[in-house]
Amino acid sequence: MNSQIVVVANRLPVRRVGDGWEPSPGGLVRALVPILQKRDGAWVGWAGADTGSEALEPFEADGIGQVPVPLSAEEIEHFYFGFCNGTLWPLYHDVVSAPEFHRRWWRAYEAVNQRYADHVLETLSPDGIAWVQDYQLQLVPRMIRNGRPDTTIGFYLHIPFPPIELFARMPWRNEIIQGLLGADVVAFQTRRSAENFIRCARRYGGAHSLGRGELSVEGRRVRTQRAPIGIDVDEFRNLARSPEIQERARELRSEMGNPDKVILGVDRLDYTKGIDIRLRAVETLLRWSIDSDVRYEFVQVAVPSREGVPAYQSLRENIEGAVGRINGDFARPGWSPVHYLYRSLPLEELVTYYVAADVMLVTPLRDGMNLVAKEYVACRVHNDGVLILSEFAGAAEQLRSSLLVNPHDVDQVAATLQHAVEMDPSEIQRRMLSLKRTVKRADVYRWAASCLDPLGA
Ligand code: GDG
Repeated sequence: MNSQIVVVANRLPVRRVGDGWEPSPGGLVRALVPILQKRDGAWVGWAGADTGSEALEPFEADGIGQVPVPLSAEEIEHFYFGFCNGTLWPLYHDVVSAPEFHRRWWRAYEAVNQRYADHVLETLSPDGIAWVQDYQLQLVPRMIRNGRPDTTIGFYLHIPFPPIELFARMPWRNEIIQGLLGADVVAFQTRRSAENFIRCARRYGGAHSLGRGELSVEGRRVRTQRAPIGIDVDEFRNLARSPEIQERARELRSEMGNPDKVILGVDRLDYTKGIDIRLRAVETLLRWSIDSDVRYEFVQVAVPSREGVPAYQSLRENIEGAVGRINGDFARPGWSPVHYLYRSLPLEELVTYYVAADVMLVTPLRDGMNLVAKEYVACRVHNDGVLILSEFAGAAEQLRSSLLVNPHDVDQVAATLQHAVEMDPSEIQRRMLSLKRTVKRADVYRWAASCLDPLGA
């Protein structure tokens, strides 16, 4: 292949279905694929567990070149579950779970990153642009630069970049910073992440600050950028206003016994999302209102995730224990206050829950952005609904009209829930209109353009 623009990500944007391939869901894929289609582009990534370690040849699907990178079972264990999700993920999310540092995980990370970079070098035209995605591939920019020094390279981090006090613990901190500094533009969800990176690049990468977010390293300029990711607003809005989904949302409330207020949480089952603390806040609210007639229903959708990592297994046990305890303490005939779903829902059903909920409770302990918060806003076609949002989500830098909370402060979250369910309709509408403007203005198409324009794409 001789592509002008190559996106490199952990996964390909298509998944195996029977003998064929179908596009993976999600706004990111939908925003990038048309750009790649127009520009003779390609995507380099792992084809997923369904294809095993089978070495697949590049193929075309969804109108773009697909370049599969093979991973062995041992690499999935050491690179993906190990270094990516047992070391980087907790370290970059404020150490909310303890990161593990193992040489064999690091060696797998290096080897796999080199393989992705080699596939890019084979795919990209000499004057092409490589755009590398996320924490799984932080060494790839440097590896591409070593193979072809003049390439234009961008990097985007979807998760937070940690403060230097935490990043300093990483035994391979110099190598990671060197890896990222191989790019021309390193972009982040938030200003804070960009600032954290600049400090680490100066300390561990020998970079000098030129001001305005620019660094000088080995005689090259590296730009840092804040580029908050968004969603495909029209997709969610159109689904939410369809008569079928509006009707189904009414039915759902009636199936729950027509509670006075429906409070919703939607997350991958991940310890960064603060689901356990959120349940304690709901429990506190229920205790406060034990003598009132108001009936709350708290719905938690927990999508199974990384079930091979021990920290995720014990999290699931804790959460399910808490759900059982709360329902045991507060349920009455015909009413269980917590409605818990451990599965991934079809998109239409997810939107139905967004439409049915009076309050959306998003309380991560740390989150790169949090798209769920933006999706809820896009689905509020009648300009009602209250968003409660953790100040530790990247989205909090943008969604200032939400009710911002410290998720570690259970009483504050419970009090904010109480305030949300009692809020005056005119204030609800004023806040929601302002949130919708923000989410609409910074949608995923705008994000893609803001990242690709500086690369000259
Ligand atoms: C990482 C960063 C950053 C959830 N449940 C169902 C379902 N979902 C979809 C949501 C949303 C996505 O999953 C989750 O995105 P988030 O942004 O909330 O969180 P992460 O998965 O941790 O994503 C994050 C993001 O990357 C993008 O840069 O915002 O900070 O951690 O789109 O809709 N989708 C369906 N059924 C479900 O049950 N269909």
